[in-house]
Amino acid sequence: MNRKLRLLSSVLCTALYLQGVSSSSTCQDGWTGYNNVCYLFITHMKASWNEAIQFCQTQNSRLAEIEDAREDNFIRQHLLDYGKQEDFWVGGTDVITEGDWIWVLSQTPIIYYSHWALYEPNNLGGSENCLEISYGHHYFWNDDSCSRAEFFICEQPSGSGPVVG
Ligand SMILES: [Ca+2]
Ligand SMILES: [Ca+2]
Ligand SMILES: [Ca+2]
Repeated sequence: MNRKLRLLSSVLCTALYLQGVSSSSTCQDGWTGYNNVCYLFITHMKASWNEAIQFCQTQNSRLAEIEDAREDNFIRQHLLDYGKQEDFWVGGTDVITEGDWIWVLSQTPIIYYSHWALYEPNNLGGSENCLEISYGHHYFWNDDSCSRAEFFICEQPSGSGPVVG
């Protein structure tokens, strides 16, 4: 690579890095920004997985879908920093076909990236169909019963406004 190209690529890398860390400024109050997405960590009430889906929709957002390692690490670190012994729902399920996990709101199969805890998903009791980030599994992924009341995580693209009307 010649010198000009090297310089250009280092400027680009810096710009991308700054974009990643500065996006929080375009999130609503109470939301946490990362990589052009705003996250709302719901820790003031617990809900079933279905209720969590509905609540996020009332906030002009969706139950979080973890698409890659970067997003996964960000969320995991946030929960480690939060430091409470709690599980958090995210938007994955295999309720339609047992063993076929999808991100339900985007209808994306969970095949490109996943981070299940050891021996999970185990469909314990034949009735674990919803995806949680589990403190009992060091904040890796676990399938649990969808009716359990848990904290949860909503996400929306940065720059999205609050609900209108
Ligand atoms: Ca996401
Ligand atoms: Ca299952
Ligand atoms: Ca399980």
